[in-house]
Amino acid sequence: MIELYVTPTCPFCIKVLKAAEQMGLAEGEHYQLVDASPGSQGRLTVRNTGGKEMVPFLIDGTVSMYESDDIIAYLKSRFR
Ligand SMILES: N[C@@H](CCC(=O)N[C@@H](CS)C(=O)NCC(=O)O)C(=O)O
Repeated sequence: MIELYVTPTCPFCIKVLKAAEQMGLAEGEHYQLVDASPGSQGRLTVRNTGGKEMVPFLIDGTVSMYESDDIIAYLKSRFR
């Protein structure tokens, strides 16, 4: 399942989550949310996979990306 790494207060994360909601996507069904707050295991995964500590971050199998606009475009293409 798609993993979406976020922190609770990040406005770019909130933007992605709102877009996902508008697309009718549901956590647990279409994607899994992973907390990437500083010091968390999710944060380590983001850094180890993408090379930097920035959220939102998406992992879908071998695909991974930063950038909220890219993530929203990816979700749209994935669930069109
Ligand atoms: N252009 C990026 C900006 C993402 C961004 O600035 N995220 C902040 C949190 S809101 C971040 O991860 N900063 C680095 C950090 O928290 O260590 C996007 O649209 O996703």
